[in-house]
Amino acid sequence: MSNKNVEHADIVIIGAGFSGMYAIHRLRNYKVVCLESGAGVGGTWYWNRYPGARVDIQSVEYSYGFDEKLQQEWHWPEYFSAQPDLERYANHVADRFDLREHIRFSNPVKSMQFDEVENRWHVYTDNGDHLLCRYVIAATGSLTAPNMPPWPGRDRFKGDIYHTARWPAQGVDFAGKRVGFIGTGSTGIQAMPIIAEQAQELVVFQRTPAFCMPSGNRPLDQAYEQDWKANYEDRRRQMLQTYGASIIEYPTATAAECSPEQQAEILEQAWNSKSSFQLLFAFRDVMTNAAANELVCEFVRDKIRSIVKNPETATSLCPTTYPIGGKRLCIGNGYYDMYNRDNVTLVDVKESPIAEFTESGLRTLSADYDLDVIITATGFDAVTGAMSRIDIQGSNKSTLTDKWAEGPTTYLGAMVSGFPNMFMIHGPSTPAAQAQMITTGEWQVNWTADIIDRMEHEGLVHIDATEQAEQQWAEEVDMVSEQSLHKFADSWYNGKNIEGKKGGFMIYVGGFPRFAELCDSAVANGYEGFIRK
Ligand code: N01
Repeated sequence: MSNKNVEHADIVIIGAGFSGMYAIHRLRNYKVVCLESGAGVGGTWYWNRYPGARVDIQSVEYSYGFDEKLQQEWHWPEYFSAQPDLERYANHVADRFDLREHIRFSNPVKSMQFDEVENRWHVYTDNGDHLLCRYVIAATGSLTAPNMPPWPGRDRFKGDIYHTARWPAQGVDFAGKRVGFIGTGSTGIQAMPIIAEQAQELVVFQRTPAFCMPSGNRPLDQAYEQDWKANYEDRRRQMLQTYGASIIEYPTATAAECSPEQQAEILEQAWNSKSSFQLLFAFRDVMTNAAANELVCEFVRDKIRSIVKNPETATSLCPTTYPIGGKRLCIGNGYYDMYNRDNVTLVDVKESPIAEFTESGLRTLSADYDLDVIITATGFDAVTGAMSRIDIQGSNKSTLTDKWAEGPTTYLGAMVSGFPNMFMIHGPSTPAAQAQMITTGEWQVNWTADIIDRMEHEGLVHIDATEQAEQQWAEEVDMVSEQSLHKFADSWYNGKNIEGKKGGFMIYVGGFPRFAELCDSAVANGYEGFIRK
């Protein structure tokens, strides 16, 4: 390996999404280089610009808290911001804090090798950059690598094919078009009602029906905004003390402790609460007790049957094979009503899967569909996908691909034993999307930066996690997921959305406070589980 064009840096940050951007800011007293595959900042909110893309956590929470002036001055027009506003915010932050000078856009990381003698990472990019740095922080996101099922015939199709996570910036004109839409997760549910209004015809290919709760989006009330701004410091602290780093009403009663009348009233209130996920917190045991969960499932099925006029379509839209919340609850606007339109049809591809693209559309095992445009909202190779696409070689030439062959292992979701000086933000076995990701990302960046600062202060050059600590963390992750009903759904949380993907539950569902406490106590207890030298 030639050293001719090697550039030196202290820290390489991978990804200029919200966590990567904050990491640049927090660590700017070092020589920091951020490598980003997109042409702009914002990560998820740069790539996912499909019609209807919108966050499902209120924006006064889903925003940075590190700078008081920023949170006082920024105004969110809506309660749950749409993608253009989130991207505008990301750009504003990048300009306001002079982050761009550290970011190399359209420059994906291709491979990384750890030099055990120098205790440094060699980082190589697709553009030919070669950086030598002491630390790598992978802020690569949980939902970064789009999943495209390998249906044959893609080149044969005469129309256009889009993936929602690679949506063209100039948009797509659906007027007069027959549109086929594959995927009924959070993305599909947001995009389809808008596309149905524009297209001549919308054919929805559904493999598994989703539970969807109405979005409470509305213009942000001025008094409400002022109240948040007057109390930001306290609210940010409170957020970190809740399960999902978000202030919602957390119930004290289990379903069984409520009478049938109370249950019905609580569920109706949760449905109309205009607060995402309130249904999952209707009772204290929705995610831990199958009977309580089924009560909520049946409530939503009743809603579907009351909204969708065609009884056969309504039945197909009712999820029956997994607990509500087992897959992430979808938040939508007019999704079920959309099926009452004359130009929308639902095709069940569970029994008769999609087989291939044809010249004129799609073929399932039982029928052909003529289409002008095909949209795939088929999700992501989540949590591990972005890291797995980089060829990463740690100590003793071990590769991350081999290490994670049976599923990802980490210590505190932050480090992988055998891959020294490499930290991850929102890595496997962190709360990730089970908690509000901007605030918890900021927290993880601060935790990581404190570790790096301490290393520098003490003149240390090498930090790794022990295999034993990794094993213990896996036991903790398994223990909390065993207590929840998440395991009964095939989803991106456990990799079962991708055929052949191995590994267990990849998200920490013990709640953010417990996660943070375990991370903090590891450091406080003399860097328990780490090797530092
Ligand atoms: O992806 P998904 P997503 N044949 O994996 C189907 C976040 N997010 O992009 O359920 C036919 O949920 C698949 O079917 P099945 C949020 O965390 C947030 O929608 O696997 N269908 C499913 O219906 C979310 O959880 C927001 O049987 C196939 C769909 O494609 C995460 O992103 C908005 C198929 C994929 O659903 C991912 O959501 C959007 C096949 N071969 C996203 N393969 C908000 O903030 C896959 N499917 C609101």
